[in-house]
Amino acid sequence: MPDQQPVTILPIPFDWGASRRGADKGPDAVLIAGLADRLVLLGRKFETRSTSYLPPLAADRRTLLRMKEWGRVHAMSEAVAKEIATIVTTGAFPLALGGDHSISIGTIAGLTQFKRRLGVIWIDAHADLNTPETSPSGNMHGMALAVSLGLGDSRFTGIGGGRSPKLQPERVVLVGVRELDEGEKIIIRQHQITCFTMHDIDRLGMARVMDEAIQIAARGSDGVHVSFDIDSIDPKDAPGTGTPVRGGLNYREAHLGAEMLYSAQIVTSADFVEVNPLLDNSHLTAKLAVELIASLLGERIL
Ligand code: Z70
Ligand code: MN
Ligand code: MN
Ligand code: MN
Repeated sequence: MPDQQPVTILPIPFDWGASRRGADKGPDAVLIAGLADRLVLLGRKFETRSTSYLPPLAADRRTLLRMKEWGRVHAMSEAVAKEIATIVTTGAFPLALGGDHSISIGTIAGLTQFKRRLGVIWIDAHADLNTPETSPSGNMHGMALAVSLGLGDSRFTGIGGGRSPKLQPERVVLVGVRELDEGEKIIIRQHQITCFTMHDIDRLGMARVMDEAIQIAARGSDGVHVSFDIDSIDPKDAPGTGTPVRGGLNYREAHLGAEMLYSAQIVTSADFVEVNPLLDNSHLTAKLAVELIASLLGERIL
């Protein structure tokens, strides 16, 4: 993104895609941790949208096998897709603050109304590649990337207007993965999705992994979306998240990733998700999210 491009922050206070409550407080936590001041210091023009684009999300008793709270996830996703599409038409850089990772069903559906060849770098301890059939939990945040690849229930794969799949697997890259369900492993192999696990990062180093991730996501693309799940980072540095998994990215690896994404000048939008301040009295996790967003938008040590 060019330094002059304004940023539009879209808060998405939604946590019904996860089993633990509290990720809906993520946007407030990140804003209170100083995101606006940090962007001012960077000299970046920005605005923060209100949350009035979200419809009332009443409890929906209709049940569908293995898609928990699907009515709420569906209503949120349609509203987010519409709002993101509006932001894109203003020429601003959409920065979505989750919320659990199911919000990316909506962000990607909105972005791909304009970008037919969007690359995605999905930084996460998980792959979020479950379908209702493979999901052991039924939690829809574990299905967000699958939905965007056209896998799963048609009510979700068709969000934001008919076209599905929204993404092509050859431009999707996972980084930081260390916990996969059996069905997700099969989907990764079947669709030949590039997956840099923590094992790869240990062996190759974060710099080489990010160089390759950037190349693969950007090749032939008309934009690259970064979907950053804060649980990609080690729980020592990011304790405030619903499903912490040991052995994650350390503080510097996460920053290096964000800094390299800025330097590559390929990123056209981003999500920061799964910050749950109810699980982090120190607010370390929200502060870390602010620092990573600043790095992604060009902040440098020197
Ligand atoms: C598991 C599932 C998940 C995030 C947990 C976990 C998915 N694979 N995603 N936390 N962000 O339930 O599908
Ligand atoms: Mn809640
Ligand atoms: Mn995730
Ligand atoms: Mn995750």
